Amino acid sequence: MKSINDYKGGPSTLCTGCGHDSVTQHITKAFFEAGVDPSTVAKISGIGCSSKTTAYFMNTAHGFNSIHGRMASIATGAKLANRNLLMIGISGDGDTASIGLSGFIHLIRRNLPMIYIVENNGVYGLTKGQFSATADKDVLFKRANKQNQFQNLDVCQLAIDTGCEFVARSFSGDGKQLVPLIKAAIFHPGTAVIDVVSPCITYANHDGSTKSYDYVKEHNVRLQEFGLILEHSPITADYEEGESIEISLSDGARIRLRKPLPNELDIQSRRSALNALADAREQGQILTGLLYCSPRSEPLTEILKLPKTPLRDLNREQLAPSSQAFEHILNHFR
Ligand SMILES: Cc1ncc(C[n+]2csc(CCOP(=O)(O)OP(=O)(O)O)c2C)c(N)n1
Ligand SMILES: [Mg+2]
Repeated sequence: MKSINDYKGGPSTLCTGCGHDSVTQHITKAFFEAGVDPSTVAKISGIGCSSKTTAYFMNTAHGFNSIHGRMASIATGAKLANRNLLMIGISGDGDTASIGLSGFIHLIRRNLPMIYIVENNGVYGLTKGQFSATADKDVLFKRANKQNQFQNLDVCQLAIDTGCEFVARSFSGDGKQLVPLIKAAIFHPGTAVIDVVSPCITYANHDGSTKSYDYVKEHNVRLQEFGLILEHSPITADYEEGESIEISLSDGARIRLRKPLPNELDIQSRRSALNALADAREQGQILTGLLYCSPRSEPLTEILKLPKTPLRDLNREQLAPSSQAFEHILNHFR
């Protein structure tokens, strides 16, 4: 029987109070509560303070801290080589929305089975606080007394538009919301994107920043309360019929949602999610919760009809066609 200590990693070297460290704690708790065996997990990241955090949880899992903006390619290769790995990627807003944008979009298009967490602080924290592509226009970089001149990208909007079938936003300071979201993402068969606003205490936690602790607390609109129900877990009395909806994930797991504001968002409609994001943006609000989830999702491993045995376990004869089979294939083109 494992304890939560089996899900911990090395000590953090990030600044005290960094939002990323809270996300690490929520990931640790979610994987423990979901009963995932850490030895089946692969933690992938790029470069950045956020990308360093894979070292701070599940130290018995596999891990690959890759290069800046290239997490998506490494993750795709690893999953295709060993489809039995449960992939979790931790990236930053720079790593994903600036240098890594093309990889992010193509990973989603292909529906790579993976939990993709963006620890979004609006800055390049590791290289001393330059604005990233998710920094809101006109926000202040206090140290240089400069405002951001450029429009920002919204990670969730991009993910929904690109066809992602599980898209959520949360806040590093809200474990009550983030832990069940991560647990639900574990059971989603395809790419599950969670954009987590994670304030950078050193470069983006001042008045005038839209990714500060105070701003998020004041402007956070939580979309719904929800929990994950595993196949055999009892249904709690918290949720009353008529007030809730259920969505099935793989392995018999279900997400149960209770909407405090009826009809505000239909999480099975992309259009509804995009409208809600646009409205929130106009009002300077940050919508958190599950934004979009499709009950059907065909992951890359199924699209490619990969054999159930991981490719890395097949021998040369099984992987390479015989000269006879090769000739047969060539004949199709003659
Ligand atoms: C190819 C390349 N370009 C630039 C850098 C320098 N660099 C390292 S981390 C980083 C930005 C990290 O920002 P983000 O992904 O938002 O992570 P954070 O540190 O904010 O968590 C940059 C520009 C690099 N390591 N490699
Ligand atoms: Mg960042």
